[in-house]
Amino acid sequence: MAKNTSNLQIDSARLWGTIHDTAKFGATPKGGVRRLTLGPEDKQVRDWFRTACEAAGCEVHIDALGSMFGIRRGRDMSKAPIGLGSHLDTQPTGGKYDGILGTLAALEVVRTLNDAGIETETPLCIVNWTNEEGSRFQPAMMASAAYAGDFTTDDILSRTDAEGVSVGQALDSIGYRGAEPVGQIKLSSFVELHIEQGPILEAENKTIGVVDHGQGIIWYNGTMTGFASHAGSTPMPLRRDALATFSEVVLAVEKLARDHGPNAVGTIGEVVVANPSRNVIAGDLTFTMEFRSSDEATLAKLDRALHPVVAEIAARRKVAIDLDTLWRKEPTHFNADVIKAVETATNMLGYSNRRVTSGAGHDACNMNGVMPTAMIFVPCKDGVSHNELEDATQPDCTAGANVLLHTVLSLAGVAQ
Ligand code: HGY
Ligand code: MN
Ligand code: MN
Repeated sequence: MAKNTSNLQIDSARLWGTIHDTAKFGATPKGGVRRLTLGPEDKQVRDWFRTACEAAGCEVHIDALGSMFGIRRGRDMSKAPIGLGSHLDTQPTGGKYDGILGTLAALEVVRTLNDAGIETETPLCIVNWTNEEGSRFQPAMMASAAYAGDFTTDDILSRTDAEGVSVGQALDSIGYRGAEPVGQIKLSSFVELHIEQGPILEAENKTIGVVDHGQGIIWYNGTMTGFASHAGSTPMPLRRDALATFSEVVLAVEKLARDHGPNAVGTIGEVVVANPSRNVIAGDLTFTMEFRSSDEATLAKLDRALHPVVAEIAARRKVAIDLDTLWRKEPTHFNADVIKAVETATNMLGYSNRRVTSGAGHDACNMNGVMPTAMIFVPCKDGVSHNELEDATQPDCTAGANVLLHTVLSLAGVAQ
């Protein structure tokens, strides 16, 4: 007799427990998590995750960029598994839920199916993607981008962090440079649960976001070359001040985003002054910059408008400014069938919901390029993320994991 799974629910206390237990790996005094990719804290949580996957009966595979794939057997092993998961790395001042909820909820789905003695028709594969955050190594969503064919493995292995450590060296330092080629584990579709990292669901008192689109992103690396000189004896008209020039560019980026809004954001997140000194006019500096929009045309307009604005500032201030486009990801339009599966599961479970566009980038955005993919959002407190204050509730995390469970069951089918 066909197993009736409609009343199946995940174990809320167990999921909540794993979220808070694993938050100790990289816990910060302010209640956040600092788990930079491929560092010692990432190794701790990876070791924990591998042990937990194996204890749940999954066969764990690790690819050449350290992404972790826990395969749960299905009745028909000739079918490519349904993928579910996210990432366990965090920002330097990250929170307990960004990426972590989706990865641990995927494990909870497997644990729940084990407890219920349910075998799916199609196998499942829970995934922890290496370096989703893009903070230590660029770009963001790095390993899933390589899986999707946007970068070669060798290119990514050679990328270095601010200390000059390569991805390859970092993988070796924590023992996670896997033997399997990137892309070897074939998946048939992918579903990712994530906190919204924005204010909409909470403001509208909705439990679930059915994510149908994701913003496009352009990342730039910038360098400025002015002329270092004495802060006291250099007259103002003779200065080629890189920091003052940088400040004009910061405000120009903000103005471009506002002028192209409301569907546009622009951010300068990092600046490093070479040989800083309080009584030296800054000569050289490097900085990062990004634009995002869910509209292809707006993203293209932002990029086109940027260069002449920067060139005018550079010429007027006699400071050379070089902008290198590091990474460009066009806006994501998720797969209609998987979106429908998420929406159907959500309505079957009776959760309030609405369609949303993701402001943040996610591994699912890369996976959508190579297989049917969609996402599930749950609210986070005040929409705050990439901040140690990041917070979510147990009921919302439970609801998201239940939607993930039933979405995956609808895609994988239940063995008779
Ligand atoms: O940048 C992003 O949107 C993601 O958090 N890495
Ligand atoms: Mn994330
Ligand atoms: Mn993030």
